[in-house]
Order: sequence, then C-alpha cells, then structure tokens
Amino acid sequence: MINKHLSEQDPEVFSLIEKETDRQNQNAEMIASENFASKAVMEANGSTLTNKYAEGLPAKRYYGGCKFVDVVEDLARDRAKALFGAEWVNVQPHSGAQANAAVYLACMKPGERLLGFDLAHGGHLTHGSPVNFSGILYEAHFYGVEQDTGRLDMNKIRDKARKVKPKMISIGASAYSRDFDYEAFRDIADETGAMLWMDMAHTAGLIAAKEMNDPLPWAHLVTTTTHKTLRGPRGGMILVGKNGENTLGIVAPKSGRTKSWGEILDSAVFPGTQGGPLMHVIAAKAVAFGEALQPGFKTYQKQVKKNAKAMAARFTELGYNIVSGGTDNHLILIDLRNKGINGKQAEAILGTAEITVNKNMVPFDTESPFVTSGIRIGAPAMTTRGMKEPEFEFLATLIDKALSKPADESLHHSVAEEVKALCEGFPLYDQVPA
Ligand code: DSN
Repeated sequence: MINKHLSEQDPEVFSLIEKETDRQNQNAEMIASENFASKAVMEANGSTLTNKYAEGLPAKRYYGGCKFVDVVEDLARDRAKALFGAEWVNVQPHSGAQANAAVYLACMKPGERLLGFDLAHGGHLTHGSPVNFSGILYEAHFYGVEQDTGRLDMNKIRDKARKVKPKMISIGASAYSRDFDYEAFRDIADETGAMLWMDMAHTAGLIAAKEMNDPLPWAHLVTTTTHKTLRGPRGGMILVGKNGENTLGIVAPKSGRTKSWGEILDSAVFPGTQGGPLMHVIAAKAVAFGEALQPGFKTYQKQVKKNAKAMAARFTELGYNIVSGGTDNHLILIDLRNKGINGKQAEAILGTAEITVNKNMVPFDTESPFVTSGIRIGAPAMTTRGMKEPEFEFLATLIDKALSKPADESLHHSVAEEVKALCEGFPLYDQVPA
C-alpha cells in the first residue's frame, strides 16, 4: 500500500484533486488572497518531510534524525532574512492566524488593550474581531477608514491611540488597497507606549520586491502568510527587523538575563501555541523564498500592481465605485451599492461566469457580513498565469457584462465561455490539458 500512487490507492480523492486542478485552470481566479504556487513548491510540500517530527529549532530539537530537516529550516530562515532584511525569523507557524496567536502570547496578557484595523473597514479577523480569540481574550479597540476618502487618517488614529492607550497597535489588512505610513504608526506607538505589530500577509510579496513601503524598520514585530502575494505554500512566518530586535528586550524572571524578542517569539510558537513544525511546508517555504530572491519576482510584483491599476481604471470607466478611488497594491474593493446588487449576488453571478471572487464588506456597509455590499478582486493569481493589462481590462469588462444583467443566467454562462477561452491562452501547470 505504501508504494501505490494516489490514482491507484484512492481514485476518489485523486479524481477530486483532478477536478479541482481543472477548475483552477478554467477559472479566472481573482480572490485577492490566492495565488498559484510553483511545481517546485508543491513538490517540496508533498515530500517525505511530512513524515518527520522536529519539535524545537535547528540543532535544538526534541527528536533524533533531524540532521537534514535542520538544514532545510536554516535555509528557509536564511532566505527569509535575506528577502526581507530581517534580523530574526521563525518559519514554523502553520498559518497566518497561528503566527498572530504567537505574537499575542508573546506580547499581551489577557484583558490588555489592542488597537487594530477594523475588520469591517478592511482589517483582519485576528486583529481583535469579537468572534476571534483576539477579541475574546483581549480588549479590542479599532481604527478605520474615513467615509469620504476610504483611507486611513493618521491624525485620527493618533487621537484614538491617545485615548485607548493600547499595549499593542496592529497594522495590516485583508481588504485595503492603499499603502501604510509605518513611520507615522511607529511615532504613535512610541508616543503612547505601545508595541507596533504589522501583519503583512496580503502584501508580503510586494514588500519583498520593494514595490510597497517596508514595515520592518518600523514595526517591532511583523507576521505574514507565505501563500498570498509571496506565492509559497500555505503557511505563516514571524519576522523581526533591526529596529524591533534592538529596541525591545525582556528580562527573564528566573535568570535575570535579557531575552531577545527572537527568543521570546520562538517560545511563543513552540511550545507556546504549536507542537511539531510541518517540515514539508518549511521546505516549500524555503523553495518559495529562493524563488522570490530571483530577479523575476520583482518583475512579477510590478506586473501585479500594473494589472490591479489597469482593472481599477476600467471599472471606474464602467461606473463602478472603487473604495478609496483606486489601488496601490494587488487588490481592489468595489462598493456595488450604486449598481443595485449586493456582494452575495455578485459572487454567485461571477461564480456562474467562472470568475472567482469573494463578497466583502465595504467600509460603513449597510449589509451583514453574509450579504455585504461589495466584492474584493485581486490580481496575484492571474498575473502568475502571465496575464497583463489588456487581459485584466477585458476581465473587468466581462465582470461588468455579467453583473449588469443579474437575472440573465444564459448570459452568465456565455461569459463563462469567454473566460474559459481567455484562460486557455494562459495554461496553468503544463500537465493540465488545455
Ligand atoms: N482569509 C484571508 C483573506 O482572504 O484575506 C485572510 O486571512
């Protein structure tokens, strides 16, 4: 049994994976948090390293037999440091939420105050939402965007921080199309005695390629996922830049020795919030970081931004209301209220048209999170397939065509044919039949 291939051993699962691969190949994948990992990343992810337990860190494990996985983890750490100019990294978090959990454990006691970007304005669940552990264990307060501009106002955030006096200020978003002023955030954190944490999950690839502002010199702690713009395997990571490492240190109660933030965070990951690291995923992270260190990665990230901008401009021409009026990164958030449909309807219509997006709250939304007034559209995945501005403009036109006749299902199916024809010109993985 151990030597059989999946198709022989479990045709049911094999066939579902085949179908999903076909779906990915035929669809316009426009979920802003998704991307297509390379075959090399997927090969490492599906390797024998899945068999290995390696609790601890390289050369400090609780298990024997780690001589090769130690080198793999060191490679992943060294490449991540080189990619982001970090002083310290931990590549073991299983996901972004796990990386964030470790940050909370390291930095805050239950009941302490957090000031985060409101989920309803584009923030993230793990930044204090009442339905998440971060909002259950900590006293969460929020800042948000301005109604007239759709952008953050740093003066308002400063006022809020002065009132709240948070232990930690978090930055980072899942549906904000503008960049952050990290220097101003750090100034507010310093003034109010808060720690500054940036969750760059969405924009890590753009930051690595220096296509967006760099949080590492300013935030004490930085977390990310590895599978969005960074285009690696699903997973998380924590980083500390020069500033964080040098300015923060805690005296350990037992030894009286000052612990670095690296040591504190390593313990918060394991044994604090996780057990054994996923060594196959860490190998895939090493491969992805290696890819991101190649010159082509910058070209890719530049194109992601160009594509998102081109699409936003086309939507504006077509009378759509883009939150904040455009984009500086990989995504756009569309407020559909002037089009007479909600996010849930739009997601379903576009699903029929083989264009995958997600419904999303827009700032000051009047609908519930299950319905929403908007959709979020991202450029990373289709840029990986090689599409450029003309294809993104065409996709915006197709989206408009489908959404402008919400009840015309045969039109939605005919748009699906156009999408499939477009996608055929940009095949995903060469083993997939076109
Ligand atoms: N769920 C991710 C996203 O779609 O943005 C964030 O965790």
